[in-house]
Amino acid sequence: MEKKWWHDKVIYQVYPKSFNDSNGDGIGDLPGIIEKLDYLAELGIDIIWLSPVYSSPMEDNGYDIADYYAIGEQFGTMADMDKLIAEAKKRDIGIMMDLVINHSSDQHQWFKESKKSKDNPKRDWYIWKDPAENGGPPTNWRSVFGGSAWTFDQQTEQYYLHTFAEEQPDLNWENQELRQELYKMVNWWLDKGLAGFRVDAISFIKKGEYKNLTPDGEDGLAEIHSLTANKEGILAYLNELNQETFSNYKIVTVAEIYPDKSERMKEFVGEGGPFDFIFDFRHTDLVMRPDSNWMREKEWNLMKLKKIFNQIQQTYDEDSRVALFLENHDQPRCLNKYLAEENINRYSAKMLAAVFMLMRGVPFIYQGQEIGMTNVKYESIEDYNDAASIGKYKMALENGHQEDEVLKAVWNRSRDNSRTPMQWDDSKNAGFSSAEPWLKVNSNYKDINVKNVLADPDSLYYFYQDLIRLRKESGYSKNLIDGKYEEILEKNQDFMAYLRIKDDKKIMVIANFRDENIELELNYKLKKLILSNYPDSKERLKSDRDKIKYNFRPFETLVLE
Ligand code: ISL
Ligand code: CA
Repeated sequence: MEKKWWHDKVIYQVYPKSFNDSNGDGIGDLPGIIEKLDYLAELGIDIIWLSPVYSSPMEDNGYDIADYYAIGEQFGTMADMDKLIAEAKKRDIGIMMDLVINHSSDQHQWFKESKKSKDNPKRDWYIWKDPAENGGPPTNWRSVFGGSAWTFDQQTEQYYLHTFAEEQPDLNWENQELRQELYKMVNWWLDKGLAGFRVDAISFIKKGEYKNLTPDGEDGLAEIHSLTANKEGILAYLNELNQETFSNYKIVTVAEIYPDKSERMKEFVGEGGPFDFIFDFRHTDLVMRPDSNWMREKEWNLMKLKKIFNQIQQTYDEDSRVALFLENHDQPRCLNKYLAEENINRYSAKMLAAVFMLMRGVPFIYQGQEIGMTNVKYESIEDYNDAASIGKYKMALENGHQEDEVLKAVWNRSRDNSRTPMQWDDSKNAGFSSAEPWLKVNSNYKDINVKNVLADPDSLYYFYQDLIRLRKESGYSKNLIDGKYEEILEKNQDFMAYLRIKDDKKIMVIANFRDENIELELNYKLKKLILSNYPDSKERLKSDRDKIKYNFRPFETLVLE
């Protein structure tokens, strides 16, 4: 694959509602992001992915758009948006917006029209179906957030489909007029000079046959994920989208595509594919998949994780790239997800950072990840805001689970874990806002905050900074950006390790995932220690002619040439 301008970029995800509140209403906003651009520039990132800031009733925090051409008033104005693009540009940072076009808000003008009557010109812009013979929903599909994916409309006596919340009706991509209207909107935004788009839930735009499936859960419904993702014919729409919009600009697009077989995943990216690259969720789904068995903790281990990472790396090896990520606004914090609570510390946090940032692909850092923010445990469901947590909570109670058991599942899985306000300092409300924030701050903000990490030269923040520099501005860039990925020590139960190979230079990333000292002998000749998460690895690391023998400490991670 020819080299693309975005191959060496690092992307930082901002969840605007929780990033920084500039006007004291408890909600993060665009001027608040502008205030923090220098902080982000200092970290070394190139592109900011902004979760949605369009006009929205915020049933799903902006993923329910009421007007694609307007900024939500809680976030600011279109002038603020233009200013953000310009100010970021001054710092060599591009803005990537979120493109949510599988569905709109039920408050969008289009849906209001569509709802009016069966013969309204916009009726066909959404998916309306007659009730089943028994008067119930047309199919037994479960929405991603729990409950039926169909909602009945009294007035016209039909059901409409919503893959997500009932306030998020799915758009009907079969309708050409609708598609053209979407492309017009996409181009309107691209003309503003965006760096690109992150494309939301796009796997779902092509629906398969509308038929009942074998129930897979206690509620008698069947999970919509596997039923409607990546259906035959989806590529025609995606290629059209690409032709009419993306391909005419120098931008980068990254899409949310749902786990499927490796061979299929590749159809979406690379030369001729509709997107530049995608999020492949196989490693996050290994630990927790948003499916019917929401209450059940997943049994995973390092061997499985290694295998999946390796599969993902293999899938996109030759002529494509993949998004490298451990967190986003839908996932619990990576420290809680991949580590036992008692093992969360600066060594293990740095280990996770090195292991994912140095694989082959385009790394994403989610806000707060760089300072080691962790999950939150609110005492009551009342404190939660996430539509998915609340939906699944209700579903679990209805299915007879005990309240404390369900709350525990919410602690582990809630999307609010990553949505708590960004912890800037140890002042009231963690420096996020002068007012009570829309979602409670994590009580650990006095220890874990930006002010602290900036004052500590050995902090996680500076380690991320080192990793970014290593990728971009070191003698190892070629290896880390273009080099081949090769897993090593596949059978080892304690270590995750891989090589990044370019020409005759080899870089090894090797991480001890255990909370204990483990000695290891490696049949490689050591040239240099490039990076470590312990201050004194260099003095302890000696190599014989063709062997490296080393006593790794808990979570010790080495990057070696
Ligand atoms: O987070 C999930 C379940 O709790 C995922 O299944 C998630 O819903 C899926 O990845 C799609 O996510 C995207 O679209 C949703 C929105 O709620 C998410 O925030 C967004 O990332 C609907 O727009
Ligand atoms: Ca605000």
